[in-house]
Amino acid sequence: MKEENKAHYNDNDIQVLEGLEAVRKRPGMYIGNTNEAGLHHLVWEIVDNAVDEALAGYCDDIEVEIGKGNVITVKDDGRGMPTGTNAKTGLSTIETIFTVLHAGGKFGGGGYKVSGGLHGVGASVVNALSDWLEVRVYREGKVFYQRFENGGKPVEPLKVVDECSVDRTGTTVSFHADPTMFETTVYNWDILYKRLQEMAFLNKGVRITLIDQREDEKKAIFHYNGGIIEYVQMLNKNKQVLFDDVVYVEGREDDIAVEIAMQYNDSYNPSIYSFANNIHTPEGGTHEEGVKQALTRVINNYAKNAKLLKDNDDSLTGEDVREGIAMIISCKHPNPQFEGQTKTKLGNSEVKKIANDIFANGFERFLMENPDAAKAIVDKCMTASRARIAAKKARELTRRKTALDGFNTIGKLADCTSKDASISEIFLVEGDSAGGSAKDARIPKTQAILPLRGKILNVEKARLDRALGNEEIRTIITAFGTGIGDEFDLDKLRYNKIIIMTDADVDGDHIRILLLTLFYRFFRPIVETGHVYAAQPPLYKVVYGKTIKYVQSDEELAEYRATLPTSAKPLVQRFKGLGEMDAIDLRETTMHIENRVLKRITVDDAMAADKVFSDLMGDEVLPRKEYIEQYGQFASNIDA
Ligand code: 0R9
Repeated sequence: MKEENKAHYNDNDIQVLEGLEAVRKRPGMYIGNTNEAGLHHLVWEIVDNAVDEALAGYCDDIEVEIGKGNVITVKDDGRGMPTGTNAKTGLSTIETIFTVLHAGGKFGGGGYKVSGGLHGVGASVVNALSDWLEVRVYREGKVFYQRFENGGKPVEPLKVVDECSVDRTGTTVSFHADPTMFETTVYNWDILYKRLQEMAFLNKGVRITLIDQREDEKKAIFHYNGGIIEYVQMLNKNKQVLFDDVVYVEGREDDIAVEIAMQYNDSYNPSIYSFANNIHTPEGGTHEEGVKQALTRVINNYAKNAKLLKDNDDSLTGEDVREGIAMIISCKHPNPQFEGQTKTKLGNSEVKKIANDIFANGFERFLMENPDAAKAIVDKCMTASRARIAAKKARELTRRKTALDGFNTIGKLADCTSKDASISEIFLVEGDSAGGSAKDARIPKTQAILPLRGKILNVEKARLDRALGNEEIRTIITAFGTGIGDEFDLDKLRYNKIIIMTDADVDGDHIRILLLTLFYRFFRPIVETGHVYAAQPPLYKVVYGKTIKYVQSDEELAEYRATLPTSAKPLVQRFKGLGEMDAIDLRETTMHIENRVLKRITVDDAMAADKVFSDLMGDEVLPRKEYIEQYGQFASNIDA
């Protein structure tokens, strides 16, 4: 920079000057990472901008298309981005939006940006990470167009390329992710489906269409005039509900909007999902704390006033009042602070009281106006309370028993000799025979083996007291050392890694899903802090001359074959299950730290597993029938 220019720059300009090059150098800083999740982040950024236009009240139709070659096109029918010149940059507003990293979200003036985490820098970040991007704006009877290439470099300035009807307004953005920046540039229909549906639930009235134009064409339309009420209805779709109406409360204070929808079902588990500015907050935060506190207080007060709870009865706890609840909490804040390990916890302290007040007022009124529903809720909470007290007794028994038995006699656990949790691992192995091979293959100092026989109890249909009656579950609890329920203590975890090792078949999937459901329900912090993994045993062993190669999939096998001479006749052994592997195979491929491939289980994975069961175990017959059709006779075990 020239000396005479220096004086003109202030802090804001320096932020504006940061080039797109910075994004390409450290993409992780802007989109988390460059794997599949990072790739999809590009779509969220563009969709967020369209959703903001919808929230401003000017757009009701958003279309997301996955085109051939994984080109993404996002269209909205809003006002169209402004086509004038930006005084500060001297460039068109559109070029500025797509090439300059802005510090704040108020760039275009008007209301605050609600959606997304990047606060207005989204479009330029997407451009920086694309090998090409095109924007078309329909406004004032004209079609404005600009194309960028090679990480956001404009090919030409913005220009008018066509005319259109004056009634037609909107913005269309197409881009292709730069393959040199991402591990993969292939979009996943399910990921887009889930998030766009969530967006449509969270922003009532907005119609979002998803179209896949790649191989077989697919299309989904998400349009919910009931917003999060319909979200709760979907959560309870396969369940018996305690009362028909979904409780819905909304309110606003100091520009902070809070919306809650909830309904009880006949399950024993809470399904509470909270969002801040349309971002899922699995770690919770002040919005969730406020609502949960209000829920407990309002139900206790109601139960006491209505003489359903006697003066000498214990109060209902948070756990009691959340049993079987399906609840969505959505907060929209002009300046959200995200905290926590994965930055998915809302930190703004003022939100707690606001959310608490808004929900308490609305819910109190609901109870007054719906005495039958109110009585059903209180009855359910009181049953939960009695079960909790019974579980506490059962737990005390378990504790006494293990104190007598000592660790080495718990079930069939072959424990590791080290007492240092940071280097210890436990393998949860499907079946006694694989358990035997694993015991031979392990490093006894750091690797513990727990063979699991039979089916783990499905905790979807069981309260804690019944779960504690299941021997396999008791063994797992005792081995982990953390305790369970309100006694859970992560610091007492005896292993750094908990590795689920099951066959790569339907039964193996089932056991893995059951374990994940168990962890999700009763040991969630273990999943949240990244202690749970799935082992990835190979599918084939290929012996060619003196080389032995283990491969994980049919595709990998084909790839390996392609590297061999055409005349080669390698010996290919397919492992039908872990039980077919001997200790050496198992050590070499699945257990030895140097060679093995572990998949870390995320809260989302566990949540998805949990959903499989809540859909399956509900009272509706259809999902179970579909599952049985898909998975055959094995599924008869799911009623465990
Ligand atoms: C297909 C994805 N859609 C968008 O990216 C999109 C951005 C956008 C927009 C406006 C309208 N539609 C849009 N779609 C807009 C905003 C404002 C005024 N007129 C139109 C305003 O905020 O005042 N813009 C988002 C940012 C900007 N426009 C701006 F900064 F260029 F003004």
